[in-house]
Amino acid sequence: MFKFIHAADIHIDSPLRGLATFEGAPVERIRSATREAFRNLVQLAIQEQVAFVLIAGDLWDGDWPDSAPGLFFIQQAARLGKAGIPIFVVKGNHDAESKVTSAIRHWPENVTFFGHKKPHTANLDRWNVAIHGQSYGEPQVTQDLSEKFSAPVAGAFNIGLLHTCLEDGTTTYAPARVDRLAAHGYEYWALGHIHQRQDFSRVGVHISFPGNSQGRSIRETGPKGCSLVTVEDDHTVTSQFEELDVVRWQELTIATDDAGLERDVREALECTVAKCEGRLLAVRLQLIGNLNSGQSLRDRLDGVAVEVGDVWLEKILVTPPARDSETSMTGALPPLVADEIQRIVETLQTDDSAVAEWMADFAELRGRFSGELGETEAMQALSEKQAFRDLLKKVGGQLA
Ligand SMILES: [Mn+2]
Repeated sequence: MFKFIHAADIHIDSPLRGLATFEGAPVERIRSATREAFRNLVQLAIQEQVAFVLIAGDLWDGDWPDSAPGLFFIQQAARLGKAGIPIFVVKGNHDAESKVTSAIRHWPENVTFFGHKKPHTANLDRWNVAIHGQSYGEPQVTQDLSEKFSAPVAGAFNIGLLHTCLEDGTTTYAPARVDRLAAHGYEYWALGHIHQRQDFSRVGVHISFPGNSQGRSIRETGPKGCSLVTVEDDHTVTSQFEELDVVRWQELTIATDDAGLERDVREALECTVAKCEGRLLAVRLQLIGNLNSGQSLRDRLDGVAVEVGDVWLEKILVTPPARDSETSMTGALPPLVADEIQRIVETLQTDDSAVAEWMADFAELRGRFSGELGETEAMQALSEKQAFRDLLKKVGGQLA
């Protein structure tokens, strides 16, 4: 039995959007978030005594302003080296050979960067593992690189390290197909590039994206980390998600009103912060209620956020409440919409063929959801012409 870490899209030194400018921001913590997540990865590898670490592309976010991102990696790789853990890296579109210019020529002995001209295979005799991979030479990759990966090494546990969109051939950018990967004969495909954690495993072959290690904007919400993979002697694979992120992005939807605003938001924030175990939380608030959006709302809620602590409100959006009861419908619809509904209601009162069309649609829906909808009054109204017209009259009356 052995364990390994499968990570991807570390994006070392990628900026976290907007966070650094917020009042009271722990600037250092935010600026170094992608590095901290990688430190956590190294810590996890040492703690779990993994056999090796895999990085499936985009270790770096882009070209380096100076050698600092490279030195940081050397420092962390050396920590792994002292623990006897090798690290295998393919470069992706963000850190393609052509993109990262560096004077650094020497890397710690435990580091393997796969070349970009053709696929290579690294054999780890101690674990009977063969790792196949190829880096990006240029950010623009239009072929399925995996097609040229070597045949599996017989008897070994074979891993393919691939930066790809996957997409089953529906994309011309960095494509690959699950079917082909599954048929290639490897036991594990360590994918990278898609920042959302995703699993495409088939019987006998594990195929997955671990997601990125640190969310960088509100489009990357929830826990972020890596896969800690256990391989049994019979090559049975189990994969477990491990959190590595130090700043977490989250969307919160809260139904509230002007009087309860601070209380409701505070409760939701406190609850979410408690689950974040000391991480900084970047929150987009979706408020549902009759509220005036604007600076005063922002000021009121920034006060709450600062008081709760460890929270930054990325954005506050306000949606008026849905009109879900008959009483709340009065007068609230825009005039054009109300007029249109009124017109339909009137047509259906007199036009037999129109009403028949509507009822046929309802009949189809009823058939599809029969078990769930039951025989409520409204359901019966939908199957009887006069009851249906009466119901519509009621709706029309509410709009008038
Ligand atoms: Mn990528």
